[in-house]
Amino acid sequence: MIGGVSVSESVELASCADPYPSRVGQSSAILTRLDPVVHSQSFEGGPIPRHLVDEYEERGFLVLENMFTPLEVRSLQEEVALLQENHRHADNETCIAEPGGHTLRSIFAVHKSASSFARLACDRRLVELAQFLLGDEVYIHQSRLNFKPGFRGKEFYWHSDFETWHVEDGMPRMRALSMSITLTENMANNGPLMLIPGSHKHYVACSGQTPENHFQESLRKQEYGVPSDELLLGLANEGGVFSADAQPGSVIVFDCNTMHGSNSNITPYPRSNAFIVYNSLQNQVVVPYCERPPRPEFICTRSAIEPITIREGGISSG
Ligand code: 6CS
Ligand code: FE
Repeated sequence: MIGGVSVSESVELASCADPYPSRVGQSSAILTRLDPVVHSQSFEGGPIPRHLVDEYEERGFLVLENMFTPLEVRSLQEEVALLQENHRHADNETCIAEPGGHTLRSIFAVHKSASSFARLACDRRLVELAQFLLGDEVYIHQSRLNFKPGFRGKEFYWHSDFETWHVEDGMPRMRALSMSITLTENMANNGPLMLIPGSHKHYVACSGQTPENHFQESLRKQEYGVPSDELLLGLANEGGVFSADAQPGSVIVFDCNTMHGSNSNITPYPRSNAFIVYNSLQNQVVVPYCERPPRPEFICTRSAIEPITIREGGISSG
């Protein structure tokens, strides 16, 4: 039972053609996860020790500290400053503003527009881990920078990324993960990523239906594709709420179906993180499961999907 709803009650829903139906007019419900969390069969010679693999499988995420050096973080931060400057006046579709304002909230597809983020996305430290956990060659489904400036940075409400990627992008199965690279200190009080341990084991089907051009609203403030209060309470009662406090240069790796979100930031200290989403080459997106046209390429890679080739040389080199 999660939040008073039994898992078996909802199995019926999952037996139709779409294994993960959501926003199809039903009320919020818990369905069974049908996919593994760790897709590799063998743990020999993996990029992380076995106990961390087990932790990822059990909790749905890992916090890896000191993955990037202060020098590497500095070159990423410099590129962030350039991007912010270049995008300030530009009418660029990859820039997402905060709700009700013009403050920059996110910049999407940074692995295409900024050379150090292109190098970051192909870095061995990230790619080998993604390939290992997903048990396949990988490609970039999405990349973005999320800014949460001091004083007025806004929250990201609770959601499972997979729910959105499945419904709106047509990602068939749970064989993707995010890596959040911390570019500033993420402290308990400046709106760090919060995750619900164990939540990735349940698929929360959401109520409502996907509005037209939903991304124009959802990337600023998500209102569809969010679980009911009751189910969130059930998940949190079961797993707790973990706040991923970390120094710059850390990586938070989380399964595509881990329930997560973050609070607003009223401290004077900005919080910014880069996100790179890796998807298995065998899990390429198909037609979206909602009856809406696909979202734009800068949010979801659909054309010319190529497996990533690891690039040596670190982040800073040109
Ligand atoms: O719609 C999306 O794809 C995204 N939205 C959120 C809130 N998280 C993941 C992803 O960037
Ligand atoms: Fe998310």
